[in-house]
Amino acid sequence: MKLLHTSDWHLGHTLYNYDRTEEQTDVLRQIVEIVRQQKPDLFLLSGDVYHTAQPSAAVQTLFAETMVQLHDAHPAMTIVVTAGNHDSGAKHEIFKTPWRALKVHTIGNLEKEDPEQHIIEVPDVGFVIAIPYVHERNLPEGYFQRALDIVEARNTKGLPVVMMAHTTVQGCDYTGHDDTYLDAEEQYRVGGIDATTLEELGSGYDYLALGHIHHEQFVHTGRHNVRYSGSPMAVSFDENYAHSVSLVTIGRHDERPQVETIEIQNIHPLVTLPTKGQATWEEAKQLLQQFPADIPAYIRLNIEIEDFLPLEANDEASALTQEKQCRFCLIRAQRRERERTDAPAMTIQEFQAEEPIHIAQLYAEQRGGTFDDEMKQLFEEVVERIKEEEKEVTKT
Ligand SMILES: [Mn+2]
Repeated sequence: MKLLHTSDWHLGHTLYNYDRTEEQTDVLRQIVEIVRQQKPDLFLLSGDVYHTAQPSAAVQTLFAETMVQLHDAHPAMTIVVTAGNHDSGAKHEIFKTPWRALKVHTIGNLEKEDPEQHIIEVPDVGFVIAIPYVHERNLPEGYFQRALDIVEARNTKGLPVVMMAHTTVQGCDYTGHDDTYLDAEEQYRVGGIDATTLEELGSGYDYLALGHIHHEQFVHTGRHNVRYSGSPMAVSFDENYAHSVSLVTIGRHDERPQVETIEIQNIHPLVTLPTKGQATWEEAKQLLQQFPADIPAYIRLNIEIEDFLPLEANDEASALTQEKQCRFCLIRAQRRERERTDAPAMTIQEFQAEEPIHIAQLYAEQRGGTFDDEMKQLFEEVVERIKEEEKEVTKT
């Protein structure tokens, strides 16, 4: 069995309001070309087809045309597309029946009572268990294993078994996901979805084709058969690593898969300046000035500031790129860490007894900011206005 594994296309994603259709179309063109050359038996897209549950008509057309191109590139190939947490599971299945004419299987919702519905048997090639993203409260216990057991019983010829899922597997590498946080149980969550353990995903598959995490990687099992293909292009500036699709070959059931990555190029690279560390605002402006005029990159600036960024910084940065092909996106500013004066801690009672202006002064001192007469006056004006508004509220 030879399969191409990809996920997290995020079609329709815009980067700081810049439309990405051109680069997304080019990425899909590269993937179709890979299929034409490699002729895999299976094409697996493990969720997050679209960036939003309400993709535009143009974006849906891009997806539909790509499916047809993939089919034409290798008509014998079976295509399986599951929905991710960004997709609408119900919409994903609207054209389920007509798509079958092109050997495209679209799976958006979990059939809780009937795992059989998620099993796709490709005669003489193998089995695919295609599970879309599902919230843990809707996932019956032991569901993956039930599906795997059904396949095990049917797989009398010992053909390869592949499973698809869209989830965070505990212990994976979240690099590039700025939406990662530790929840109350100290478990990492990415994009607000729960982390699954490998055990919950059952056993008996030869390859687990995962989606959701954008950084390509094997999840450690010692067998090199649990894998995130990663997204074929960066969705955020922090995904500053190579993007690819995975080509997987499996001899027969219970054999270890061979995996090869094929890199995908982005015609509009996401560039952070400086490439390492931070620059001052003056240095950053110079870097922008020096940036080649003919590279259609997206630019993020990493700046270290003393107090505040000049108000006009964004306009200035935009102006500096006006004559160039690159697009300025944002400034990420970080205040320089100063030696902190170790102010004694205040009790709540002391804090409540303080005048607001004194608290603000203390705060400015500790952060190394300035709190001059002009700031004092502005602050007092704000406090006055809030007091007046509070009076208004109690009146009505
Ligand atoms: Mn995703």
